[in-house]
Amino acid sequence: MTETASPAASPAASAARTTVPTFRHFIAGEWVDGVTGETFESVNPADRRDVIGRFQAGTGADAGRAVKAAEMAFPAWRATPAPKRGEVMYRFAELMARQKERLARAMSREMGKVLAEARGDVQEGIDIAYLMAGEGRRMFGDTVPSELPDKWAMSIRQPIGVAGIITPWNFPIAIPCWKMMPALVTGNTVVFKPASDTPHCATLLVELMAEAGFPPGTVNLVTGSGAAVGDTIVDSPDVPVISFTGSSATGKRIAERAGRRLKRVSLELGGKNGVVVLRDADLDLATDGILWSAFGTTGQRCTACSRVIVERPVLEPLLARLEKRAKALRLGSGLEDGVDIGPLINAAAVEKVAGYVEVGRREGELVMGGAAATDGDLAHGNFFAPTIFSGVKPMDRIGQEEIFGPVLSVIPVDDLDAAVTALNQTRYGLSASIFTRDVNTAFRAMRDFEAGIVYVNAGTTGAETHLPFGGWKETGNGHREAGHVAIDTYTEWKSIYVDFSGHLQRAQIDNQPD
Ligand code: UN1
Repeated sequence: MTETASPAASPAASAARTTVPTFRHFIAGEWVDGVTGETFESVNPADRRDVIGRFQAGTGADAGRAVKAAEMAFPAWRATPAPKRGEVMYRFAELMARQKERLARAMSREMGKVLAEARGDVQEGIDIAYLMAGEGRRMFGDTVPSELPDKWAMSIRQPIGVAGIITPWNFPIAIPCWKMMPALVTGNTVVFKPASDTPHCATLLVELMAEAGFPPGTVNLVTGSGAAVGDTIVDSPDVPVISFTGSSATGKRIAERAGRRLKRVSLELGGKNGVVVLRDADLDLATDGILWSAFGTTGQRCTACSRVIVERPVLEPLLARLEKRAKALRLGSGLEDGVDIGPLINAAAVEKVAGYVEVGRREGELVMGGAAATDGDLAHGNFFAPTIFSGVKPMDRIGQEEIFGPVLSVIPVDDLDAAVTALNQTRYGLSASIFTRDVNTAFRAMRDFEAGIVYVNAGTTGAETHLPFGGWKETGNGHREAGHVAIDTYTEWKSIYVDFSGHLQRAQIDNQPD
């Protein structure tokens, strides 16, 4: 299927195949124009001359239509047996698996990550779809003995209603799937607002969901800005649950607004993930892990490593290895063979990273990188050289603030205690790792690191979809995505007591001697 033959593309664009296609919202099972007809462009971050498509600049009215459609679809979807909902999800997972390469290429073009990583992103979507499809036959509650005779006690999960799904651009297939699959399998319907940098990936995903057979109105896509579309969803009295991944600043704002209506809100926010390297570590392995988690996805993962906390005796040999290997990394379009690092998402990201490099120059020592990469064709994209600072102190700004780019701060410490303290000296707590050969030390880190995900002898990225994903402290608000616990966000508990004794039995009273 060519992109212009996409069902989401408006017919005019399909007819004129040479023009940039225009894509539409998906509301109540139909691809529709926005109320205003205004559009915005999505461009390739590796080559800004390459315009991928025009997308509806959605308004509050569009979001309102989508919420209405999701509300209308809710009773029938809620009444559909959960295993049947799971069957639709299995079909969707199969379609994604068949279209993996096409989705991955579209992702590299729109978001910039290298093709191997884009395939991994799609695979994470497939994995969660299969996991959650199976949840249609589980959704475990408890059945427990009652404290009274001839009485039954059990708890069941029920869907909440319309789920507002607001997603980032860095995992444009995986993260929407992490959120939409548990929402849908448990019987909720969805209004999906993707990041404005990756609306094409979202559109392709929703096309496959429609093809898989999610009934009209169960999944609705509205593209557009956070201010117009996102806020309408967050403020709507008819959207009782919101799931958001993005910056801590936006997450706090969403939580405040949604809090006014006591909504369920699941937040997946910033990180300042650290790798601890102890003097007994395998330094080559540590170098591999650090490079992959610091510079993979151009540092644009919530789980990216942006701090290396290293015991002084191995500081120099580790730094030498990191520098040598980072200098060999090749920048370019993620679609090209042999490229290690793609672009940053947009020009604003380049500016933000450059700003932090200026801060870093005052706080630490610049070991390498430190500037936008503009040689040859790179000038058309948003490239930034892998950057390493050494001599950073734990409380320096570059050691504390989320940069979301290829900037690594190396923080020397004297011993394990200082390493654990430095690792935890952050307001975030998503992922953390330790390189050591000592099993006692490893267990101490597993116990004492304040993070939702801990790795031993691996970098900070690479979470699998069947364990809970999420962070402590300001990384989130206590909810988890992925794993079977992901359905907690999208379900209400109902405890049910059935008394078949034929007479009134009073709990806590009739079962005790006077
Ligand atoms: C994210 O960056 O928001 O563990 C998600 C990882 C990936 C998911 C990252 N599996 O790095």
